[in-house]
Amino acid sequence: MSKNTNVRYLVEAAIFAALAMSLSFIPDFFSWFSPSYGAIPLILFSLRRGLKYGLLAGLIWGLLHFALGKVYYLSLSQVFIEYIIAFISMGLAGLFSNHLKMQINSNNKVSALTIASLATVLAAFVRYFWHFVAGVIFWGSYAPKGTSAVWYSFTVNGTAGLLTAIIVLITIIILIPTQGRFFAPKD
Ligand code: 218
Repeated sequence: MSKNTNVRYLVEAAIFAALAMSLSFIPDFFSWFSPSYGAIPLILFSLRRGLKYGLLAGLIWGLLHFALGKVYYLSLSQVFIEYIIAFISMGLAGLFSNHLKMQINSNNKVSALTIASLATVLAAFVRYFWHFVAGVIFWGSYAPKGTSAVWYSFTVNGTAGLLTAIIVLITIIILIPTQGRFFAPKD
């Protein structure tokens, strides 16, 4: 890869992380149960440029929460798990980038959709697994009376993770058949 190409991918990572962050400002009426709209650009980008750049974009998205004062702070380890580890995890969608490109280039739309869906489910699952862990350890005191920390965290983060996966799945169902070049760019 030429130096220019690397720089271009880095700029793309920054742009998509910024897009993800701007979507994090959509008001969440159902608080912690809400989907993470920023997962849409983040996963699309990870599928386009692969694991390394996807993880980087996830890291930038997480760090932008600090720059813009959007961090919910309970403790240092909680913030590290939820704003560094969890957000980086979304870039795991990039693991499937090469397989996806192959299927798009040979015009196998069903295989392409299957792979992108797997990538989406993995990325959402791993990210919300970390929020679940943090929820059990750090957010248990917010559980309604009579609800255990584990069950509370599971319902909250399970719902948010599922909704997040669903909105990204809807997006890829629309984009893979119509905008294949975005996922398998010529450069
Ligand atoms: C039970 C519970 N409540 C709240 C949180 C915190 N949390 C959940 C999901 C996503 C994020 C990152 C910002 O969008 C945070 C901080 C939790 N983990 N568990």
